[in-house]
Amino acid sequence: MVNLVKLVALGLALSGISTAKPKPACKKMTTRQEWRDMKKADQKKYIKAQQCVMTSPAKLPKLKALGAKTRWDELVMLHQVEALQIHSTGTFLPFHRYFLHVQQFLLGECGYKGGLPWWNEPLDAGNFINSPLLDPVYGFGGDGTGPGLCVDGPYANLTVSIGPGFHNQPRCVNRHINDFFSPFTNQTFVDDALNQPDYATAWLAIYMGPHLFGHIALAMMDGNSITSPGDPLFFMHHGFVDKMWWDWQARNLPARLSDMNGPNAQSPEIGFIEFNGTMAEEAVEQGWGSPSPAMLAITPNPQAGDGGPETTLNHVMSSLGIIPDATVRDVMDIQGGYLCYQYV
Ligand SMILES: *[C@@H]1O[C@H](CO)[C@@H](O)[C@H](O)[C@H]1NC(C)=O
Ligand SMILES: *[C@@H]1O[C@H](CO)[C@@H](O)[C@H](O)[C@H]1NC(C)=O
Ligand SMILES: *[C@@H]1O[C@H](CO)[C@@H](O)[C@H](O)[C@H]1NC(C)=O
Ligand SMILES: [Cu+2]
Repeated sequence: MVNLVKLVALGLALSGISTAKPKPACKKMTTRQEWRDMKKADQKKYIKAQQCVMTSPAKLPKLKALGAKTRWDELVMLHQVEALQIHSTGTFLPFHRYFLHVQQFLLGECGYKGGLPWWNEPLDAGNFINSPLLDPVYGFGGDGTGPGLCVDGPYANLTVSIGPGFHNQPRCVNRHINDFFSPFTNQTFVDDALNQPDYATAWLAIYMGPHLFGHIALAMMDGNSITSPGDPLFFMHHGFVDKMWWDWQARNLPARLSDMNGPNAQSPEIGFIEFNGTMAEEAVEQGWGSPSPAMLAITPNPQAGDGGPETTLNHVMSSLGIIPDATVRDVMDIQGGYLCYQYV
């Protein structure tokens, strides 16, 4: 007689649906689905919530004083103010995991209760231009057009006031798709990252591999490293980045729930490792300018919790008051209680 229970379990396993129960600390698990696996109605809900954050007035006086007009601007400004401690550093992956959590909180203010979607970029590598994610109705709008490379679709006509770089100039949501670089987000490069033996090499392979090339291929918000989260598509790309880290961690739990290292701030001599030159040279070459004294005044100490230049589990991550601070330890496990989600 056929064992139905086993058959069902096998079916679920083959279809990739997890039957794992959340850990006790993780009570309300959300599911992060790939964009094209979502129901159209759920895609609409997510888009509507992002539009809502993008048009809700800013709340935090110190961020308003620096030019944030909307809640979305506050999110982008967080990434701007901390740019030199969250890129080219060991904190890159934990901070961006926390950053997605901050976005989830802001979407929640706009009534969104679902999981954050993500983009399986290898499915579109070499052909981003035809990705269903760029649909003008059930997606994020397509390649930018006109002098400002403004997007069509649900984010057309919306204004972001933070960036580019350390300047704050109101702009449309803009991007420029480049399928010469998008192949470098394919499965070969994802596998190369996932095959790394430890965090020290894994974060670099993710950062300099599919993460970097996805950014180059999308050139979101003037292709600017410091304020690219102005484009809602950023969060789909970074869902993919976060999933790569989790997939790598999941290959050797629990060892990789505590594997953490790397610098916690850029060295002025090296700057962004993906560019050539010192931090000061890059600021000029890329047209970023530099943080104003007012920005520096609210920039957290990148060594908070670490007590030195190396990223540890005690490292404190700040959202400048949007949500409470968290430590790297808090975000190591996506089902550890502070976070509670799964990727499917
Ligand atoms: C953006 O503005 C144009 C011109 O006013 C209008 O035709 C279009 O429907 C608007 N798009 C959205 C998504 O609001
Ligand atoms: C990924 O892209 C590289 C460079 O274009 C290519 O050599 C490789 O075969 C591609 N891998 C897959 C799985 O398509
Ligand atoms: C990096 O900068 C140096 C000095 O300006 C220059 O000689 C070199 O060609 C640059 N390398 C790249 C890859 O751009
Ligand atoms: Cu970033």
